[in-house]
Amino acid sequence: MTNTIAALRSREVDDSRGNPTVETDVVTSSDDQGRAIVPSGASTGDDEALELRDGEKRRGGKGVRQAITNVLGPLYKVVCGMDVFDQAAIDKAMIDADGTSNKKVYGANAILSISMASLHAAANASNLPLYLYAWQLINSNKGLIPEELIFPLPMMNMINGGEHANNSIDMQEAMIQPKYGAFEDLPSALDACSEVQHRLAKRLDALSHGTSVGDEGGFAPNLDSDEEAFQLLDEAVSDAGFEGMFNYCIDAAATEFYDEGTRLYDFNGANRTSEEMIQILEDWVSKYPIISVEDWLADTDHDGWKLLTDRLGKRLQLVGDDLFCTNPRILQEGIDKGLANALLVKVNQIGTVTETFQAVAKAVKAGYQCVMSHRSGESEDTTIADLAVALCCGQIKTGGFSRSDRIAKYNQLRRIWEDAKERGIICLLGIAQ
Ligand code: 2PG
Ligand code: MG
Repeated sequence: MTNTIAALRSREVDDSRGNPTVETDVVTSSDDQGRAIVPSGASTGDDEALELRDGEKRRGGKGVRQAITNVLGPLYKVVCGMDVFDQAAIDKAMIDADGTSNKKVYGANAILSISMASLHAAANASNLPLYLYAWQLINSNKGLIPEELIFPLPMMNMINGGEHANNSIDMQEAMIQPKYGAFEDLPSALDACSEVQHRLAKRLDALSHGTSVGDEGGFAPNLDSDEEAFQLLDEAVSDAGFEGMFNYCIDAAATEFYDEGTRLYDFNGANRTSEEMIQILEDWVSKYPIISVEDWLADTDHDGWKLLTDRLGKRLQLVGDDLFCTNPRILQEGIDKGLANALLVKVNQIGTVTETFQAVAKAVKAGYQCVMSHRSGESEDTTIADLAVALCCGQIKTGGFSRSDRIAKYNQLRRIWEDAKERGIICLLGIAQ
């Protein structure tokens, strides 16, 4: 039976920073519905798809009324009557109608809202949870359920800095990640992360550091140096009784403190070359269980990235976020040059569900790991939790264990875990490192 896109509703709602964003509902000819809210970043890569903002006085220029007009007008004309189960065709039609490489005509926020809402509507029309519908779509396996699924190990944000907090820390994120095999299931791994965060709060409080949180739900204290973050993590992990059971992960978001002119990084009180930055990282890696490092260097510093990958690529997961922008073409260039060994996956960097799947497929083919990711501006939308499971990424970065915009994803992962178990699917946690 055909089930086509019959109507769209779209509205301005607010994200976790109180900035406007796009929410769209897709309604099908059989009255199935899907809804999605688009996230928004603060430390954005140069090559990200364009987030269309009104630029008027209202809402500090960040209104998205034009994006909504584009959803309800031209984009509705494009997708109306299309088979809701043909995600690739829906996305391609919108990409073609926009006609630009960065979706600047209609806005990636407009296009992505329809793309994600269509996926939800199709899952509802199939009477399947989103993760299973998406898994079937990715694996061209309509009607079958997987024998096993790989659930993502959380990369949980404990300390926020950079663009995500108004504090003294230059790197954007210091995270903990349960070691592969250290916890028997996803719920106990999440429980343990939560305990570490509570212990960290106690440590920070005892040191008279602030315990207020940054944009992503990790703490945002004023520390003397970035390295102090890892000393605190050591203490919090040990206080919680999980010694040896956690690794640490970093997102430096280095593009934010890189000077294109001098090619220097303004990091921890000095201007440093790429080589000096790599030396700092090597020093930290010798002292702390750091396993994954994202955007340690700027997205344009390809020589630095090459050096970094050659020096540390065998010991560390080197994740390209701003470097790749979830863009299959840019990722391929990086693979060809031998930059990084993992892809950060952000749906709104590229702007459609289909292209996100393509980027992951390309990464997997090249032997790169994939980390599903939120944005610093998030909402109650939990689509990425389902996508992380459907894509068997093995890792997800979706903030600290506070703020409902972050917890929503962890809660959804708990629900998916339970649902998959009830269906008799073998639930694995993470990929051997
Ligand atoms: C990042 C993200 C998410 P933003 O840099 O990885 O943590 O931040 O959404 O601000 O780009
Ligand atoms: Mg990043």
